[in-house]
Amino acid sequence: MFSEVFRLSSDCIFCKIVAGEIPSKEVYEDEDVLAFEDLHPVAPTHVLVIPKRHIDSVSTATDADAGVLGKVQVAAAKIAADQGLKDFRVVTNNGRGAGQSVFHVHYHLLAGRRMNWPPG
Ligand code: DGP
Repeated sequence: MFSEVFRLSSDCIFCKIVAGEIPSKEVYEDEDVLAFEDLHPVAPTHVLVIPKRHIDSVSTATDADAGVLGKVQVAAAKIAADQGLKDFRVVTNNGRGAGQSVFHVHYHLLAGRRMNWPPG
């Protein structure tokens, strides 16, 4: 269902997860946002929170994306609250040099271990 509804991209892994074509362990869903467990967790809690509609990355977001990106961050906070997490990190990688490997914007919700700063 790569429809106009969410402006999904047919060659995007995360759009395929939104479309239900690739399975994921979902932890949260609403009209605009989906969250699921990361396939390669780097912390005891590692959830990816994404807008359902395709946006490549933070740097390609426009004013029209501001609302949905805000919803993604509020959803991350809801998930953390639901899981009883007080301390957590929400981070997004922008561009290959910063560690972005999937070009559908996503926020990593990380918790359950000590978070170092600055991140590596
Ligand atoms: P980043 O490197 O910041 O673009 O993060 C991409 C994350 O996506 C990485 O931690 C691994 C995860 N990932 C990649 N493919 C899949 C997948 O098919 N399913 C799930 N659940 N996670 C994936």
